[in-house]
Amino acid sequence: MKNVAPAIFPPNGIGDTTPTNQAVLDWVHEIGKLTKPENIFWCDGSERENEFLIAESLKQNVLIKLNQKKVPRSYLHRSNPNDVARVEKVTFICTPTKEEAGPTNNWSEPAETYSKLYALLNGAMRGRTMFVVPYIMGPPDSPLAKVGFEITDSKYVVLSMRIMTRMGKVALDRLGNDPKAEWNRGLHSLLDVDPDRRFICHFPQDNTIISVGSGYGGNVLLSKKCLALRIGSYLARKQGWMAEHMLILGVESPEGKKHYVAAAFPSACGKTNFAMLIPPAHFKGWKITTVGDDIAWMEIRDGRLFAVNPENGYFGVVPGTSYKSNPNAMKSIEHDTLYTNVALTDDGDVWWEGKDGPPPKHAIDWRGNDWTPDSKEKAAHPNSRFATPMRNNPALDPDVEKGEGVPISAIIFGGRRSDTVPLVYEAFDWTHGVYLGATMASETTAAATGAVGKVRRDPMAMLPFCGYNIGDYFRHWIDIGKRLSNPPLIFNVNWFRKGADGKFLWPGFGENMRVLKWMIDRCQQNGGAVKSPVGWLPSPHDLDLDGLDIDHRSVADLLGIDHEEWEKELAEHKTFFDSLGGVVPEQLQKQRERTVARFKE
Ligand code: GTP
Ligand code: SPV
Ligand code: MN
Repeated sequence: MKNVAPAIFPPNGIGDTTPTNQAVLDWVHEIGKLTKPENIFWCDGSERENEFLIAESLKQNVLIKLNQKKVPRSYLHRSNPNDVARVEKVTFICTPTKEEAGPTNNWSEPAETYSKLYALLNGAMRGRTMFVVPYIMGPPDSPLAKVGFEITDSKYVVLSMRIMTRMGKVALDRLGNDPKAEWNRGLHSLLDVDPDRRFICHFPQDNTIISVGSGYGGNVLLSKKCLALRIGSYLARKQGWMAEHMLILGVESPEGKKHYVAAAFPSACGKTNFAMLIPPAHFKGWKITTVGDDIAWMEIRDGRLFAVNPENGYFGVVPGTSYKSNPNAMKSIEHDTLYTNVALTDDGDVWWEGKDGPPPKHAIDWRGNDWTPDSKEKAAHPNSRFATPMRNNPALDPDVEKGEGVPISAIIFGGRRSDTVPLVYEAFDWTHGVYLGATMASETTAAATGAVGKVRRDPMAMLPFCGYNIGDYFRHWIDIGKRLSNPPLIFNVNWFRKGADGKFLWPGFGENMRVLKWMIDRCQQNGGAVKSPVGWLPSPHDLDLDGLDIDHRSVADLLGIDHEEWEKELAEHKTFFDSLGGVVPEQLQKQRERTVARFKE
């Protein structure tokens, strides 16, 4: 096999912090025997270790050093051009029965899958270093926190995991010596980065993940989509909590009243941007703080939902990020950032489509080729990403480390829809809200391989991430509602509706504060709304649009419910439910029928 990751040889004192937990040692020994690495590198998360790994990565061209005056302690990584996004068609849930994985997941039988993967992994790390990465998801003192270990032969994965998770000694300490303690086993090998030998497999019953053949993002940072969402959602249902593809943000009024909201938008549909929102000038004194930008773990306490962000960093979409659209993200990525698949300028800076200022006259594109503004290709890949510690975010919420989490006042669903779906509306109650989540749809994006711009149903933005049967997932949502004496209100938003001219009707980004403000008003029972067949809608004067340059016509279009479009939409809900083959709970079928009936009233 081609050696895409030659071994490195650390000096004494680096890479030799062996864990004391016997179960971990046994597992690493077993995987070592299988993959036959040159050596084993035990990560402790220290600064010295990080510096060594960066130096070795530079030598092997895994990283490119950027201009340290312009972007201090920041580096560029280029992934294989065949490997630039999550690949849903080779992502599997390996439960004993197909039914447990359900109609929306690829399923494969666990024993057969282990055999197939072990055959691929046999000797796969010859001449390579096997890294053992201990990490914690969640604030260490949270009852929801989980320990994971990722074995990998990729230095890029180790460097990214250090940013994205609480990595190293902190996790070893938290795990302790109990050989029966619960922890997640993650095994990753690049193999030879061949799309035909690329599989991302989850074994929920074994708390195990095996990923081979990729070196990119959600396929290989096993803490993120694999553990925090797919295995996480499986555990959450079993244990009575929720693992969701949601940002968490705090909203503080000028009077100092604070609410938290959680929002599920599909991949590349605006979570990071919403989580870092800066209110427009008109909202003087209002403050938004970020708890998380991608994943929420939530549990019930005192009849309320409380959320923690299991992650420690942001793996965010780069293109479109600018001081105009998202100043907090720009400040976060000015230093200590690992960039993937952006363009490199002649002075060693990074560049991408949508960055402030004019494009460079010449750059090296994400593939490593010469690029000029006349080039037909994009300079940065549409799914190019930054990995940056959440500590870099100037708007980081002060309670982000609070183990008990933050109380959630509202849950927001949203997708990328050019038509049909209004800017914002509110569910009549929890079960109706679950229906809104279950039927949400969005135009596909570059975050996963495949067609872009195709409308697909993506329930709760969890279609690619729910680790079990989607019908049981819907039921779990309904059951959670029954246990909440003080449930969050549920809303649906759409920043992406277009006018007849094909342009976005809504300015988005910071201006989304206007919509958020209405939702907070509703939570405080002081926001006006009109009843529509799909839910409570703001009338134009219920939204604070002062100081916004938008015409009445656009506002009417944004808030409009077109009966013909909705007739089609509701038929598509039925088609979707039917396609799931009878797993959809009766309550949600009823919600659909009631919505149809309300249109006839
Ligand atoms: P994942 O990390 O893939 O889960 O994505 P995400 O949901 O965090 O999406 P992100 O905030 O990174 O935004 C994705 C793309 O949508 C970027 O190119 C943004 O510039 C763009 N975007 C975000 N918010 C808005 C908005 O309010 N309006 C418009 N028009 N575009 C937006
Ligand atoms: C997503 O696709 O939803 C992401 C990026 O957040 S990745 O980590 O690649 O899954
Ligand atoms: Mn995501």
